[in-house]
Amino acid sequence: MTGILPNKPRIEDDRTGIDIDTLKRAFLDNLFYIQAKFPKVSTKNDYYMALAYTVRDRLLNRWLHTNQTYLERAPRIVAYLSAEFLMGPHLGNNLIDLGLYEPVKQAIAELGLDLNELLEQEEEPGLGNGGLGRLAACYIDSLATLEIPSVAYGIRYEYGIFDQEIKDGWQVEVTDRWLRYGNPWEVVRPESELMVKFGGHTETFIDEYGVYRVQWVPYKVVKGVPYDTPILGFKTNTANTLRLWKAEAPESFDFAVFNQGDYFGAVHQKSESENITKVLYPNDETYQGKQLRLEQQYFFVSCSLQDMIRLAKMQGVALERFHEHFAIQLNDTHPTIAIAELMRLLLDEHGFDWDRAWDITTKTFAYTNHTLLPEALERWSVAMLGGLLPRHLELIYEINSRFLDEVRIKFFEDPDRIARMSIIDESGERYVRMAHLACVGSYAINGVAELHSRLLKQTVLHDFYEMYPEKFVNVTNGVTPRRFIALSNPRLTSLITSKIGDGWLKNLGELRKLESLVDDAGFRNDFYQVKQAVKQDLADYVRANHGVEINPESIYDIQAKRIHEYKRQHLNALYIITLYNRLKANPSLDIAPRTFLFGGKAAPGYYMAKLIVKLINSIADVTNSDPDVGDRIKVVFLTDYNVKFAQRVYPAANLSEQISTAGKEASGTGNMKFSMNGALTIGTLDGANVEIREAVGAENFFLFGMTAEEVLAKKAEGYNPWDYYHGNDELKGVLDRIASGFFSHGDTELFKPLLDSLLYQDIFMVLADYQSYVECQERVDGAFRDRDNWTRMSILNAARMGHFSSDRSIRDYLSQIWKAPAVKIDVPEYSQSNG
Ligand code: H53
Repeated sequence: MTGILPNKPRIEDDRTGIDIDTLKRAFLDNLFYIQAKFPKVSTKNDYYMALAYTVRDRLLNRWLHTNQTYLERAPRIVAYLSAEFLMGPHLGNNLIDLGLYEPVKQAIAELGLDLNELLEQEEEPGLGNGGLGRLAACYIDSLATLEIPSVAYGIRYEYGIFDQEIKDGWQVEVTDRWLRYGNPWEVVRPESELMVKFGGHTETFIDEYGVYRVQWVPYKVVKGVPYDTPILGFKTNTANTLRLWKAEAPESFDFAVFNQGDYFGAVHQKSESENITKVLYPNDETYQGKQLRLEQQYFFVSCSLQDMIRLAKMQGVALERFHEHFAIQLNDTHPTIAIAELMRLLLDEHGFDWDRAWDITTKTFAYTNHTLLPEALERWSVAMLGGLLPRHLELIYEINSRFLDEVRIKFFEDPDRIARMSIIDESGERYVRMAHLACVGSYAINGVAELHSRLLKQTVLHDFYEMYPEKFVNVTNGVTPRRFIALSNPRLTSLITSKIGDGWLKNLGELRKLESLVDDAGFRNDFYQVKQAVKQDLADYVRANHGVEINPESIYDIQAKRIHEYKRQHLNALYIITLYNRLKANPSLDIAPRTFLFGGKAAPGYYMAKLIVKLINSIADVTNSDPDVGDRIKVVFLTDYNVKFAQRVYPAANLSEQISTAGKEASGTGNMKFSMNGALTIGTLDGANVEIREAVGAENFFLFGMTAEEVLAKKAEGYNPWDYYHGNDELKGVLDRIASGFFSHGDTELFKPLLDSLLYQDIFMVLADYQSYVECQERVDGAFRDRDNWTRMSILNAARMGHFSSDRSIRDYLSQIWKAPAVKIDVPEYSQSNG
């Protein structure tokens, strides 16, 4: 049907041209034809949309050719399965990847508009909670940049992570209506819909060849509709796909019900199906055991696997070779039901026998663990899983029984081990342990930083390590320098590029060339000026949005991440009160002025985290208005921390707070983003902090606190927080000050739960690390006063962060796990305009 039509009408036109005049014309054209507006009556959002479409037009050629190349050449594909993708705004990033930032800025300026204002307009897709979802976003950026054929699969939540407001110091959650004004970056593909079954029961039968088979008779069927977003590589032709699934009812009405006159019932069923992808669960690092969450997980996993099988078929790849064609990465246990689902598809729908199906499955999946926290390890009640996915429960039992036979043979006479390793936890009510299923069904298992990978082998996955030592590898996390340096910090980017060229954006190791400039006073001054200018921008933002005046000469001491007790925002708060008490006792005390900035969301059901938010805001109320404090301490809780806002925050920091209890933060990635932008870290030996410190040099890192081993030892010897309270007057003074109601208008009850938790349990050992933290902060204070030396340390931090590019992480995944070669994409018609 398309044989006579050329793929693309002209080589260069209003949709592809990148000279300033063409860009301007294209923008006005889109404003008229897509937004249906004259400039006079256009809103800022209309301008943003017109620009977004102008940019989208200019990436389609790459995207379509990439898809076409993959279809024709059937290369090995990395499929990244993740329940979360915290992408951040697309427009700026796409401009950088296309090399169009400057021309578009100029074109927009010539039209009398400001690019920054239009960038600000984009509502970000907040389809993730925190580190795990953002890591997925960095990884797909790097996969495309390294020209690796890949597809990312996830869920198109209608409401992403909630927007945070602060009322009377408390967090208030507001639904995130990110799709309200439309999403110019996605393309819906209704023709590629797939069906997903839920509930019901299974039946056995003998097939035409006399083979015993199982058939799943579901209770309901839900339709999955894919929405595709192009994921550009940086200055390459590769544009991979992020395919997010939306749940819909199979028909818009159930006519059987409708004809009986039950209009309401028919519509209700539709909305029930659509509920599956309505909203992201806003918990980071705690699973909730809610049925809808399991439905979400199975829904997107089933769609994705069916999609891969369909693609393999279209490419003429036999299913026997599925594992050669796809490397599927499980981002945490959230998509782990995929192991049972692939077995089901191969056995029940494609007629494979068990051994062949299991062989393919276990050569397909690899599992990334992101946490050691027990409350984050997913387990589903057998009753619930069996009710929702009866066939999968049977398969999991069969997988488990065969696995436990292997365990018995390898470790005979060790019955405890059978109970410990079983995929089914039978110690009380029965549960399916998803991490165990992931370990059994995957050919590789990785942690996300060296320390974390080591602790995994020693603790939570120790038995599995003894069973399958060859499966275990480490891949230290990384972050994309395109978003977190080039886009976030254009001033620093120009400075660096003016000195060492722009190769570093693709090869972050080249930042090392900056090291030789550290002795150049002129360069140090330029670097300092960049930091000051960025700090001024943040001060302007804080004045405009929070009504607080902050001083760009002060230390910007920033802790920005999810609010969680293990991350210890309250340790930071205790230090602020320490300083406050000192200033009250000695109003002429000489300290380096500091601005304490916090950002982060608390899970709506996490009471203690919300109380920590309230405490920080309550401290801010006091310190920011006490004349004894003056300009020496300012505290600001930055509302609604998200990717867009993070991009303002990382570049402005002098000090990055990475103060989790050692052994609790699997890696951290904010730590990397701060340091790349020249912040110094105050941190524990936890997660990737360990490797960051090695990279930047111990002398350029403020270390404090117990090691992971010391934390375990202290716990074992019987930790008593009261010893620290009674043994440290200053600490006592701080806790007493909170208890007295000083920060709560005399209310002595408000913060009692927090104080009680610190004094009676303190599972994250805040009091044990307090003194060490305070002393370390004093070293920070001293160091900051030597401005020139601080700048030196800051430069060395930025210069030595090459290892923490997500490009390096992806190379590690490729060499150790995925083994998928790069594929060059030719975009013939584009080469002229693309230079
Ligand atoms: O994953 C990040 C790590 C970070 C870890 C985080 C994470 C989540 O955001 C959610 C669930 C989970 O199990 C782990 O806390 O340390 O850097 C990416 O690996």
